[in-house]
Amino acid sequence: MTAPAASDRLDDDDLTEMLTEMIGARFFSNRAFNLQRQGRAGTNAPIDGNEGVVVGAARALDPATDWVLPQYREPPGLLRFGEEVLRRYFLYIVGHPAGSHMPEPLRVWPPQISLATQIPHAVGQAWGMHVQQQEGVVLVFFGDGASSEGDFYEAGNLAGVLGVPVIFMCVNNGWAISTPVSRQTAAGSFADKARAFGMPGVRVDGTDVMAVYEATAAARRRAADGEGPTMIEAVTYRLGPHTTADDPTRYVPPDELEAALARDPVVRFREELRSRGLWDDDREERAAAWARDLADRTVAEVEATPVAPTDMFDHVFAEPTPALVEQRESLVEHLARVGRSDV
Ligand SMILES: Cc1ncc(C[n+]2csc(CCOP(=O)(O)OP(=O)(O)O)c2C)c(N)n1
Ligand SMILES: [Mg+2]
Repeated sequence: MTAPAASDRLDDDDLTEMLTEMIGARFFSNRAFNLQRQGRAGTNAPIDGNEGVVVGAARALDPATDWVLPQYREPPGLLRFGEEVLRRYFLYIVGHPAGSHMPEPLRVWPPQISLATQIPHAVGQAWGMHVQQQEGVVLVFFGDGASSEGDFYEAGNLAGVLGVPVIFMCVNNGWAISTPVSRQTAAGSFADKARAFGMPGVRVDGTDVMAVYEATAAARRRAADGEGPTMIEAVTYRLGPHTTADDPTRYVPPDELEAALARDPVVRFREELRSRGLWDDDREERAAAWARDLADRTVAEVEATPVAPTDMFDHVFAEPTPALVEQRESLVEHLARVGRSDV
């Protein structure tokens, strides 16, 4: 079928771009956290610890043909799919309804808070692409916690039976809020669960961006060649709080966190590229300046985006349902009665 989107060998530019994306991801996520503290954004979930998984997986995909369904923690790491991802993410966290919109040609779905519900969506989309003989594959991110939901088992089973081009990316970051993986499953690993779905299950070190890239590139090749789905478990560790509303010092064992910080995926990759002579202080400064500039511009644009009461109806379906059309009309009439003309 289709040729793989990414060659199996990453060149030097790929590597430096990946580190730049990882540094950016942490910066954007940190900016989102600070905006919440300033009352300028809603609850959000820091990416710290997941950068290698998200950036490594995204690098193996083709933004022109492939689709990504994130959970809620990944969007700041998906810059490979374009700056629009970041703009949509900030719209989402400030509570603008346009944050749930996917303008063409953006192939990244909005963040999903309702655990695991994005997994059947991914399988449905991959099935549709398969039936319509469209190029491309679908990658869905979900956490160790999300894997306990019924939706995960239903979607995994269906994907295995149908043999559709989907990649299940289970991000095992050690925690589901305060529930440790030891209380999440009695299985030997999350990758083991793939066996019951009749698909390969692969476990990779999620703190190693290149290992994640390689596993995803192999899964993509399989999917694009019509060989069906793969499940990848990327093992990492949540380095920060669950969300802006969490205090992890109440339950994360300090020694465990310390060990995880020693394997920080951003630090590891920076050291790797420095040792290969591909990274230095000058590049670091440029990456930081780029991230700050992009965050500043994005936040300024998002905060200047007007919001009208009717926006909440306009980003739900491509074609609104009759019930939504009726509710929208009734709101417009009501607003006109009370003298609001901004709709
Ligand atoms: C259906 C559903 N049940 C419960 C919750 C509450 N909840 C929000 S995040 C979360 C933990 C999810 O953990 P995991 O899937 O491992 O993702 P992580 O936050 O670690 O990235 C829970 C239980 C939810 N959002 N949706
Ligand atoms: Mg988790």
